This record gives sequence, C-alpha cells and structure tokens, in this order.
Amino acid sequence: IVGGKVTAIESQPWTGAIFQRSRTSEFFTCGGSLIASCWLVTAAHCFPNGASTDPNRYSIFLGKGAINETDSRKEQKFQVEKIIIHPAFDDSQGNYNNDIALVKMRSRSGQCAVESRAVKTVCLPPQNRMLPAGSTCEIVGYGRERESLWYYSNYLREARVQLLPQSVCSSEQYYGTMLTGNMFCAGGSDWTVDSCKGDSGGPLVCEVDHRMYLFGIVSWGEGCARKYRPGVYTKVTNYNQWIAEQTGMQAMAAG
Ligand code: 4AZ
Repeated sequence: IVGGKVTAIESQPWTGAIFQRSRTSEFFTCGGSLIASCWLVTAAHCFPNGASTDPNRYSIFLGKGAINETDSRKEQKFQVEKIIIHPAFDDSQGNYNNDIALVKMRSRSGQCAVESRAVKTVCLPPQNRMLPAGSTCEIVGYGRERESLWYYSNYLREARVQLLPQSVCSSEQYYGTMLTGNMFCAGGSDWTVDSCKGDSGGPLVCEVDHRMYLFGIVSWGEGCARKYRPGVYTKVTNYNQWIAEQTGMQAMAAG
C-alpha cells in the first residue's frame, strides 16, 4: 500500500495472507478476504499456472498483523483444501480479466476460521450493485510502500481511495480498452495513494450502513501511484452467482 498507514488486524479482520511453501520455508505471496468461515476470496493471478494450484503448496493465515511476526493469540493457520480459479480468468492480454479465485481452507484439525476480534468475515454486496464513482473505500495489504522498494511492508497497511468513473478509467489517457466491465479503478485524488506489488488478492472494502462490504480485489495497475495509472480492482459484484455456486453460500439478491 502506497500512501497509507499501519493498521491493526482488528480494523480489517477479514484480511488473509497466502503463503507459498517450498521444501525449506514459507513465503508470503498474496492477500485475500474471508467471506465465510471456510472460504477466502483472492485474485486468480496469485496462482500463475495450472501446476501451482496444487493445494499442498500453500498456507493461509488469518489474524496476522505482521508478515514476519507470529502472534499465536490472534493468528489462525490453515491448509488449503482446494483452489478454484474463475473459468474465464484470462491473463493473455496483460489485464487479468476475471481475476478472482476461491480458496477453501481447513486447519490441521479440520476446522474452519473461528470468529474473534482479529478474524471476521466481510460482507458481499448484492449482485450488480456497484457504488457510485467518488465513493471513498479502503484498500488493505502487506505490499510495497513504494513502487521503487524491493521489499514488502512487514505490517498490515490500509489507505483510503476513491472510486473512479468507468468512462474516465477506460479513456485513452488512462487504460483504454485494457479496462473491462469486470474491473474498476480507484485511487487518491493526487496520485499518491495506491495498492502495489504484494497487495494483490487483498480487499477493497467500502462501508455501507455501518457495515464493511468487499467491492474489489486488488488486481493490477501500471506501477504504483503513477499519474493516470490508478489501481485496477476485480468488480466483485459481477461474481455473486459464481461465488454462491462454488461455495454453496446463499447469494443475496439486489433488492
Ligand atoms: C502487483 O504487481 C500490483 N497499483 C498490484 C497492484 C497494483 C500494481 C501492481 C496497482 O501485484
């Protein structure tokens, strides 16, 4: 996160961290959002090719305030039972169309997430109900604090961003036809606030009637906090039905 501040996991308790396991160690790869006790939603591009959707290669952490520190009173660790990449995910055009994946988790003892001050689910907005341009939302992640840094933030960070009009973000000065209807853009008014490398898969949440809803998944952007190159987010409200089908969760109708 560029231009944000360190935040406690209790302020964004749906934030998950995906670690990839090698023979000798585990390293952080992507963020995610807890949408049900057994399900994390993240970006499809976090699993770059078919071979790496092998569940045994990943661990999920919830309740984690820092990537390189363990607080066993807050943290919950999970194995991955299965990874479901959206069937229409397309990374061949450089814009990650349909960049959404579901991860089913379970702990060694077969449990799913247990709610606490540091671990809670986020709401899904009703189908096709996007907030208006100009709405202020929050992005959350353990990613870089500046594009030029080679290391991630150790601590979880959050920042406030505004939703951009689709017409602006798909104009020639911005991303043109790279921006599809499955994406939206968000950024700060002066190009100082953005998501960055390592924030991928993590949440863009917006408050509606005193509840936090997951509207976006950190997906891509040209660099970080560059002028006319805002962060691009997967439009979660396009996927209610797919999420419901895959998880068995009840989809909320737009009322
Ligand atoms: C990345 O490489 C990445 N500024 C994530 C978000 C953005 C750019 C790159 C948006 O994971």
